Amino acid sequence: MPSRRLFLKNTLLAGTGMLAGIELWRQWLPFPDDVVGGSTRWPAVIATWDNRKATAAAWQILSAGGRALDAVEAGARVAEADPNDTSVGYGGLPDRDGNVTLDACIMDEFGNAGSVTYLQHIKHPVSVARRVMEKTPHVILSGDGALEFALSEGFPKENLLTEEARRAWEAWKVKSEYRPVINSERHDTIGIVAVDAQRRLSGACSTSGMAFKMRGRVGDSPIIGAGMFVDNEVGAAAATGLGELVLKTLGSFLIVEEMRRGKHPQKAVEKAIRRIAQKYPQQARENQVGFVALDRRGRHGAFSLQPGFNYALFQAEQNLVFEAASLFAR
Ligand code: SD4
Repeated sequence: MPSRRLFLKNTLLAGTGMLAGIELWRQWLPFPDDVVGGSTRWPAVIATWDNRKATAAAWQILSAGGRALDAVEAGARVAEADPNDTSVGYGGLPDRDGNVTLDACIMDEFGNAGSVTYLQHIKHPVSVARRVMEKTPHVILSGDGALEFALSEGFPKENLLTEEARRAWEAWKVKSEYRPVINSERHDTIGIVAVDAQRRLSGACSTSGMAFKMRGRVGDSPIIGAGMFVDNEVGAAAATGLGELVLKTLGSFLIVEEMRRGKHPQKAVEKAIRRIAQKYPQQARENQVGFVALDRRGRHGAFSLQPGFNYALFQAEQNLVFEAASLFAR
């Protein structure tokens, strides 16, 4: 009997050892399907919407062997500085009282995270979020406190309300109807996640939030696990669209957890979109949410509620924009 027990125990141990071996191999070696035309799938960077300028800035860092964290920050800064992007940073549409208030977050390969919410007058909230992560004992700084911290870190105080955004606000005030616009200009909140040559994952998200929101409103974008999430063992995800729906379903966290269970990033993002539709059918029909995801093997996924969501992917020396599939047809 003892020998039978020993045999069983040894078999079990051998099995577990083999599985552990496979796991190790899975984590550190490229799979055959990770090889695209002779080059591996990493480094890679994916961003919500046609943010090819952002992915190009990220790629400069990634292709030089740089860190994914630096790449996603550089990418987000491109969208933040662009006055034509009316949903991010400078040029972002204000709240209903005319204030441009910004939300952003960042997360690195160690699981460190930083975030700012309701930040005014600072053009690069993603960089302030990074300082929160690296220089404070906290994860989130908000409003005046975030501004104070940014100024103490040497960020310049600027007027972020462009003439164009001010005119759009004046026009909105005529009716003062709050109606989130689906795919507004197809150039929106930036969620950007990357895996670098050393297979370190990082992500960032930056937005001016929903145009003409209530004063004080904070969306999903600066909330770790909602607007963006990274787990270096698994993958990373980011969101765009009506933040309230992403907040209530913790979309980015859900996607990473689905990938942890072995799902392909595409299947994982589809699950998060379906979850929204299942829990909030009416709101899901009338609004847009889109997700992008990347796993540590450099495989990606993108999916949205409504058609019209696109994304930029820089991988294997190519910077391309793709149309994401969607749950509903319009
Ligand atoms: C928010 N998710 O504040 C952001 C807005 C956005 O495309 O993504 N717009 O809810």
